[in-house]
Amino acid sequence: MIGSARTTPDVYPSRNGTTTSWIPRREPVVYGPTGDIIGPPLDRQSVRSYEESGYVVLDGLISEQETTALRREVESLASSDWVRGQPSSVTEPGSNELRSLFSIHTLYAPFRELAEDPRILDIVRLLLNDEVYIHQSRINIKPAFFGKEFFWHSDFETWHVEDGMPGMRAISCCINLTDNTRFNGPLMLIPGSHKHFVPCVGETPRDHYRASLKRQQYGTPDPGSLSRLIGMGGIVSVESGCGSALLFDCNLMHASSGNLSPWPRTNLFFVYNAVSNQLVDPFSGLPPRPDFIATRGEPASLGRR
Ligand code: 6CS
Ligand code: FE
Repeated sequence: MIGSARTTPDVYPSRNGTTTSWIPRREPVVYGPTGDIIGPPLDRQSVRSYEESGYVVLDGLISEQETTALRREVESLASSDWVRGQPSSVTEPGSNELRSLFSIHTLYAPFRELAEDPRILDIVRLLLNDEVYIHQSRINIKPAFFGKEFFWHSDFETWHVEDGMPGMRAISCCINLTDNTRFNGPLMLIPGSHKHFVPCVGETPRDHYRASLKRQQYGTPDPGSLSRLIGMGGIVSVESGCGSALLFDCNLMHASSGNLSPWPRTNLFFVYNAVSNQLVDPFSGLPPRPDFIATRGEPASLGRR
């Protein structure tokens, strides 16, 4: 049963005017018993590093054969007028270049199968210590020369305010379907930023996603908070090869610059939410976002326990 925002207290208020005073994180980062060594590719040191920094890179998690097949499917989907015409397809601001394809795990079986692959699922389940379901999946294509930036943001801030995600018990898995180099707009992270909830000023416009998925202007932190976070944790640019995966906490502050190179930066994202953290009514008080952005209703746990 989906709770209502009225019965679920909003412990992370944001976009309520002008306050930007940080709220300490209430939830653990790693819910599972950290003593457990998962075994390759995650060991005790990696789990501890994830807890401290908010992310872990798993080099070469997916084979070249797998990424080649998935990339071909992305190219085929991106060239389909039907797919491009779907509301779940988002173009770049100011051009008709495809920026993102949402709900990708429902469009093509191999993406769904990968989302349930034990190489990812076993790690996510241990870190969250719960059954999980896909809150959101997407391909961010960031096309050559024209792929625009994603400004600094916490995904959790948006998922809390606009989707009604109660607490910080979700993990994003970003899988590189192309190399992510210094030239094509790799993800940039602020290590340790996941420990602080940074309220954003302003409001949430109705149907905000129509603009925010192209260029986010609400739900972005103030420069003072960003400077403080970066002063504490620095900036890490995740330059990693095709087939590598980045697991990052839902509240980790991240961004990426535009792509001015001739090489696309195509990344596949699966967002795993704990079934115990299923969505309630959006804390914005606005109607929920469409299902292709945020899975609502009784979560169907992935894979087998
Ligand atoms: O609104 C969202 O859910 C999306 N926005 C960003 C900038 N990152 C997460 C997610 O894809
Ligand atoms: Fe994001």
